[in-house]
Amino acid sequence: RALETDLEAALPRREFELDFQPIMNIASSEIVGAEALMRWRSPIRGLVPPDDFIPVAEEIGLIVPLGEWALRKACTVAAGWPRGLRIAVNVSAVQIKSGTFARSVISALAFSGVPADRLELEITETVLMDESDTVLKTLRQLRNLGIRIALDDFGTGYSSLGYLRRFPVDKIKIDRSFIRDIDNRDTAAIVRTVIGLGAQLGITVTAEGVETEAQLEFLRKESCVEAQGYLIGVPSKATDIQRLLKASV
Ligand code: G
Ligand code: G
Ligand code: G
Ligand code: MN
Ligand code: NA
Repeated sequence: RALETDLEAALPRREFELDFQPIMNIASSEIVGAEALMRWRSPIRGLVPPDDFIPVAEEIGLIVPLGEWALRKACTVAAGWPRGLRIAVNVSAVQIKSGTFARSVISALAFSGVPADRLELEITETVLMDESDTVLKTLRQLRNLGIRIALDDFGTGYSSLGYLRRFPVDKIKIDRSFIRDIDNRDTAAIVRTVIGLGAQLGITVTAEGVETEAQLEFLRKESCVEAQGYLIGVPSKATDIQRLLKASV
């Protein structure tokens, strides 16, 4: 059977789930929020990771209703978190280009009661490669509401410094491949430079894939603002993350 067929049926069958991975402020060691990560629990295929189904969901247009569900679900869960904690949601280029995106974000906030400044949208450079002004207009509109925009997987693909000039970005997430190789002198220099770039531009820098104390120590020494990764916490069910967040305030 084709993946597309099963994927189409999965939304009405409620086979999608969200896990949440905590994000820590390095200087204070406090949890400041969490990223929602989608999973597909297929009765036929088992637990399917997003890298295997998001591209297909984009191709068949399912990403629009699926993304709306994820936004609404993530905000509903985050509504129960203690004050100030942020929820980060990954957004695909297809969603932003759909024309209904801003409306669905506003609707998810209203539905859940989460204030706009507690929502962060993670986009990749494929969103920014779009030359039309739909994307720029949409990002500006969302940002004017107080929503934060994070540039995900920074340093991979075609992420260009030009995007930081042309687009309103509040946060850079350094891709985990850099953190994994931080023992390498050249990689360390790149990470150090991106942290400095963020500081100069007033953009928060988050290091992804932090797995060891040594990596966290390096980032702390370089004044990186936030860390995310298995050392801080693995992606977990809403109830488990709720407990962690409540314990951390
Ligand atoms: O029970 P829950 O809070 O997850 O449901 C939120 C709403 O989202 C429900 O109305 C449900 O029908 C709808 N929904 C649509 N697709 C899915 C899915 O894949 N998983 C879940 N849990 N709910 C879904
Ligand atoms: O959860 P990790 O386990 O495997 O996620 C892999 C990638 O899938 C993430 O880096 C993220 O970019 C993407 N992803 C996860 N959840 C979502 C989602 O809800 N929407 C979109 N568009 N991408 C997601
Ligand atoms: O691309 P996106 O960055 O949004 O994704 C987060 C992805 O990275 C998820 O697939 C998540 O499961 C994974 N991840 C989170 N923390 C770690 C980590 O410390 N090490 C590794 N190898 N993967 C991680
Ligand atoms: Mn992400
Ligand atoms: Na990433």
